[in-house]
Amino acid sequence: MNAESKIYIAGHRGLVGSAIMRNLRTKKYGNLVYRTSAELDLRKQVEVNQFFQDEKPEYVFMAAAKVGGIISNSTYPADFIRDNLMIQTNVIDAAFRHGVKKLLFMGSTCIYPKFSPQPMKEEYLLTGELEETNEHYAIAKIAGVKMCEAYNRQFGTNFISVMPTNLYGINDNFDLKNSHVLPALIRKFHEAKMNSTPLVEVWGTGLPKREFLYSEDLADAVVHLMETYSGSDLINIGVGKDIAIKQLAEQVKEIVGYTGEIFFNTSKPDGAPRKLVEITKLKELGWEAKTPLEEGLKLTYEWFLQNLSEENLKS
Ligand code: GFB
Repeated sequence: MNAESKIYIAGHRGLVGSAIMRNLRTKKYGNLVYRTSAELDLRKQVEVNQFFQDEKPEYVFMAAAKVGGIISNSTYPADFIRDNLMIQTNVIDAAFRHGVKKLLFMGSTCIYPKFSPQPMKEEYLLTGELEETNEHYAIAKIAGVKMCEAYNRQFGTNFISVMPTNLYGINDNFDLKNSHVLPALIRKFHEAKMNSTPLVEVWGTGLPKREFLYSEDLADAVVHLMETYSGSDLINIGVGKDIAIKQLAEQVKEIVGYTGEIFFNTSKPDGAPRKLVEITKLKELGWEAKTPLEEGLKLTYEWFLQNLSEENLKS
């Protein structure tokens, strides 16, 4: 990629896509194209092909996806498998048909088996059963990875797949029903502090462990990989350490300044016990995360305070 290359960021308003845009701009890439979902519905094949024909992007960051937390995934499995299969199939196929030089597909670490040895190496893909709370999302993502691999093999494309660990940061979804754990906890502790509520509910046992990568670090990693890596082998993107949900809740509680109690609602699912990714390949490719969790949490809480008023929080 060079400063003039035409780069399409699919999903530019989301947590991942907006961070990629900021990172590309910082690195002086000036020819960026993007569309809102109202302007271009990526589930519609004809519209997607028309867009590629009109714009002729040379590079594509595939950061558009239907995503959500554990309850959202298990409540709407049809939406997750359908929307993701449609969106990624349309974009990957259009990228091939319209001669895109390179495409980066975003997978997710939930594609690895539920009881994978930890940390999870890229080669563990398809070696065991998936976690049931996000099986349909994971199967769509596995299809995307396999589609990139198949197009590379059959058509000689240069489509790469990366597997980011759990993400958080700027432009995250703070809707309590659909969000992931970290934005949910920020919002719950913040609102409990403002309303002097004595108890905050945290789902599950608090025992599962998760690895958290800050949005701006993720964007830096994917731009680095777009610039330096080609091949069909998956690349994990993580920080190399994880934290139990109980400890995370205590850390968020402290940063927000909430002084009440935490209640673990064990009627809610825990999901996968652990999902720590092996990051040796990423390190060998010259990239490591820079933002410690505590700093990322503070930055995200600041962003939340500055950008999200009571009115524009959805539920
Ligand atoms: O972030 P999360 O929804 O996703 O949940 P997963 C992580 C852990 O936090 C689970 C617990 O054990 C939840 O029960 N948790 C505690 C909470 N309190 C809350 C809360 O208020 N909200 C939420 N959301 N969780 C998702 C997958 O799995 O991870 C997706 O469903 C995707 O497919 C994504 O892979 C990265 O890490 O369990």
